[in-house]
Amino acid sequence: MTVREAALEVLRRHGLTTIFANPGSTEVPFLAGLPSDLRFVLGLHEGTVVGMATGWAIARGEPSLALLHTTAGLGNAVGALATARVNRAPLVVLVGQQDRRHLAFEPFLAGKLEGLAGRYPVWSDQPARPADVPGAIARAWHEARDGRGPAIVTVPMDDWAADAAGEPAAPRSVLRAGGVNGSAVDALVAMLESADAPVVVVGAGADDPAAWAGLVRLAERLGCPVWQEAFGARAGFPQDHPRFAGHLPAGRGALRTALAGHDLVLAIGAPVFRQYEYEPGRLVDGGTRVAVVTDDPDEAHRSAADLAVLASPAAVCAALAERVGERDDVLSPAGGAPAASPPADGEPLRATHVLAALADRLPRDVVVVEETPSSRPDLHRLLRAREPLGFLSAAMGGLGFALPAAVGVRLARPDRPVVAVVGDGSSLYAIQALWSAARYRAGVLFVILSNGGYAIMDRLAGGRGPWPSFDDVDVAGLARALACPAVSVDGYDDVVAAFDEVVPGLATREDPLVLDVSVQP
Ligand SMILES: Cc1ncc(C[n+]2csc(CCOP(=O)(O)OP(=O)(O)O)c2C)c(N)n1
Ligand SMILES: [Mg+2]
Repeated sequence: MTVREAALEVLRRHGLTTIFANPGSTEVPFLAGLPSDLRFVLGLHEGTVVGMATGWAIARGEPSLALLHTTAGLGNAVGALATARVNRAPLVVLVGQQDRRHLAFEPFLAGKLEGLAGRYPVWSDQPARPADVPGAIARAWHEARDGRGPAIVTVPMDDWAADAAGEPAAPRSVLRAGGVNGSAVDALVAMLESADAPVVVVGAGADDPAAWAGLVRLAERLGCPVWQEAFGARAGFPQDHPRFAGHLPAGRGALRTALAGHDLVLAIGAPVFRQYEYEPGRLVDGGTRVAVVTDDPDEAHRSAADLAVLASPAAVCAALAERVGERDDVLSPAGGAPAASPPADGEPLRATHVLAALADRLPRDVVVVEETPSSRPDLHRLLRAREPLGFLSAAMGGLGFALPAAVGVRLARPDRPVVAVVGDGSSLYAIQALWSAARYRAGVLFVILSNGGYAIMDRLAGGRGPWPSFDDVDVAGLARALACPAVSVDGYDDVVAAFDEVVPGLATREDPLVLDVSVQP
């Protein structure tokens, strides 16, 4: 058996039968004559390849497979790999390399690949012998899954034809113990019972159906507000639930104010605390104790907490909901979503009007992929996640995620309607993803909020930044040039008409659609 045949068996065994790729000559020995049970998905840039693989992995909760071309391919993908790591998306990444037999001569396309992706991969390897490649791919699958990030295997192009003799250095399967240790639950129960006014903070690490169910039961028993972490990548609690208090502020002063009056903060699937702009002062008031529950060791280890419990948030919430006594409401949370309003007479169309019109029409199970920097707070206020996987964003803030990730999500979960809400500037970092969306029939609705520039940057610089606006860029035209259907929309009535036409069919839509909406910053 060749290394290639053995590797294909590993891919099949682990469900890695969709290959997101941008190939080059060093990958041809692997790809030429690919068996028909493996599906090849071309991205026209490696940021798009990895972004699609990331959306796919998040939507399925299983590792996905990306194939990249030596230094140029891996280099182009580094930002997207970093996003995958911070988004905790498990990825197996195969990187092609020149032929081992003359690597020492540094031939054309020889890659100095080691360390190129920095500290972002959870694991990386160039197998010592060709025969170790299948085992390395199997190990990468386990490393990606348990480490929740990209695991990289570099494969010299002559390895695929080599003999695969010997056993792989990886188990066929790894079973992870579920459940939660009793003493950890005891410690949390003791903290909760000695608190007068607890509050729950949820984060991206609590975005799964079991965690949501446990958190709802827990919040109802505690009668306390539930806040979503600031700048989180995913929603950790149903945002239409009466206990939902909103998104925490990203600076220390407002954070202290939001949490004032609580003597215990219980953070579930969130670090303590996710911040954006630096502000001096404490994170919480002096007497407030803090506990964090997460299955991410990094998140636990960098949290300013009195107690960190490393365990599945879902298992801990279920156990806590059984154990804690029922309380009366401690504090009332912030209340429901504000009603939508069209622009007043003569008022220009703004992002809020578009988002409100969308909010009125989107189905409960929609996946909203966000990348709209200047209107993100409005999006949070208006488009509330009502089902797990209802909200997705780039955890680290690197632009170029939303377009390809939305494609990956839709390909992985054709049962879920997918809407990407994207700034015009953001759309240009991975615009090629629109071609893949059209080619592979990912029926995503892309709502581009075209304000002609980097509005958030203009705001931060007090309007004095040296960057020009780019209202001469035609995003809908670019989309059409990439074979993706696109319409330019001006004015509130046209926006509403477009949503009324498109949104009801989102669940079954196969063609993507770009709505390029002109808005005032
Ligand atoms: C890859 C990358 N490059 C640059 C930035 C810095 N950045 C953050 S927001 C932003 C502007 C985004 O513009 P747009 O998508 O049009 O949103 P708007 O601010 O206009 O709402 C830029 C350039 C980034 N986050 N990621
Ligand atoms: Mg813009």
